[in-house]
Amino acid sequence: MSRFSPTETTVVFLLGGPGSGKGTQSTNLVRDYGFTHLSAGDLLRAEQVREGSQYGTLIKSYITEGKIVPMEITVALLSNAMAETLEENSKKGTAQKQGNGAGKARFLIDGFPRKLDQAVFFEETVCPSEFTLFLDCPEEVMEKRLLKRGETSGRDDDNAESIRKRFRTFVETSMPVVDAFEGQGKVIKVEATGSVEEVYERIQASFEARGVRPASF
Ligand code: UP5
Ligand code: MG
Repeated sequence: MSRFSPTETTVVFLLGGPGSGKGTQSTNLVRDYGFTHLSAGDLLRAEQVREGSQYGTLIKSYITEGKIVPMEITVALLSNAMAETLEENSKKGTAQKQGNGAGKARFLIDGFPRKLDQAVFFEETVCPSEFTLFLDCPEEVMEKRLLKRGETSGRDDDNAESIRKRFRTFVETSMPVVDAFEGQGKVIKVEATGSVEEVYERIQASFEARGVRPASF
């Protein structure tokens, strides 16, 4: 049994290579579709610097090496963040206002699952996903974006060597997740080149084609 029921909670996974624009497009999707955005990478980076965390050093070394942090850590962070949001919603009585489904909370889970066993484990124990939005972007484009961001981001992994490792992990380990969901007919694939606005227009068009409606606030 999963912790959250898909009849009350909608989970959409947002996947794509490093620098494909997951975080950037999440901002648009939160604004227009009433999603609560949970970035697995952001949660891990916050845990890395949280005072008293026993995982700080481990997370830092995995992220710098572009490797995937053991899923127990990531799944616990995501699952707890979902529980917190649902609790806040029920306190505020806002759950009904989110999303288009009656009373459903909508989560956009960015950058997770990155490995097949994570996908299976999350769907079994936390919540089955409705679909996956996949941002498809060539490495040259992503590399350019990340090196530019690296000038100011301060992220441990925005350097040429870490970027190369992240790309390899994405191709070898994370693409099989997208392929598996694709096999289940649960992937919306969007070309992620061009401007932020162009990409978002493609996302909106493909959502509409699939019957995913904006939130009515
Ligand atoms: N930008 C975005 N869109 C643009 C566009 N259309 N045109 C021009 N510029 C555009 O964008 C990246 C940069 O490009 C930004 O400067 C943006 O302005 C610009 P962003 O939206 O940040 O892209 P995103 O896909 O979110 O890139 P990010 O670097 O966050 O992707 P990663 O998948 O590498 O990072 P994440 O934070 O998800 O994971 C980091 C690490 O954490 C992983 O490598 C791994 O070590 C670990 N991790 C796990 O172990 N498990 C998990 O489940 C998740 C993460
Ligand atoms: Mg991101």
